[in-house]
Amino acid sequence: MTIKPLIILPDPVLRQVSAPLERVDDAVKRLADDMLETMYDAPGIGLAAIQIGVPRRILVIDVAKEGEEKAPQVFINPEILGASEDRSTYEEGCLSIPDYYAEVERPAAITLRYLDRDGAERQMEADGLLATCLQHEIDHLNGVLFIDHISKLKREMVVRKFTKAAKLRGSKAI
Ligand code: GNR
Ligand code: NI
Repeated sequence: MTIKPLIILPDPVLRQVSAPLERVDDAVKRLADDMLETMYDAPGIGLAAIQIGVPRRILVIDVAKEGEEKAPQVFINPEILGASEDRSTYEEGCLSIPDYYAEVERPAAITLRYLDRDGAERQMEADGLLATCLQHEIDHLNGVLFIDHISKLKREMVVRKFTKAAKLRGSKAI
């Protein structure tokens, strides 16, 4: 298992649309394990493959609370089959936009179809933080970031700040 470097805003890689996985083989299982290790190291509660530069439709999540046992979950080729009318608002963050947080409103509950780490087809209903995190990660698979759900003014401020920081990093050649 390997901790991979995270892709950070405004890297255009984050805007790529990820492609479905054709089969769940050992290479996919290794990718899932690397993603989990990278997520736990960060630390974060979710990670999409594009955040480590792999444009494939796979994401990992662990929404277990501090002090609870680890509960890693792998979702391959996830599809949202339905979303509730009622919404919930969470303060979201993203490992690709470090130290920036904003409130985002999304459907409170979703129905999801996906393949698990063993390649078995599954269906589940999610609500609460898991539903929010799944929608945040599935957005990543489509090149969408949580800042796309906030005001244009706030988004432009964040993008400008991260663009300046990236230029500084580049000129210092680190
Ligand atoms: O670690 C993360 N926390 C989080 C909090 C609220 C809503 C979504 C998230 S996902 C984020 C990790 C991440 O960037 N996943 O793509
Ligand atoms: Ni994210």
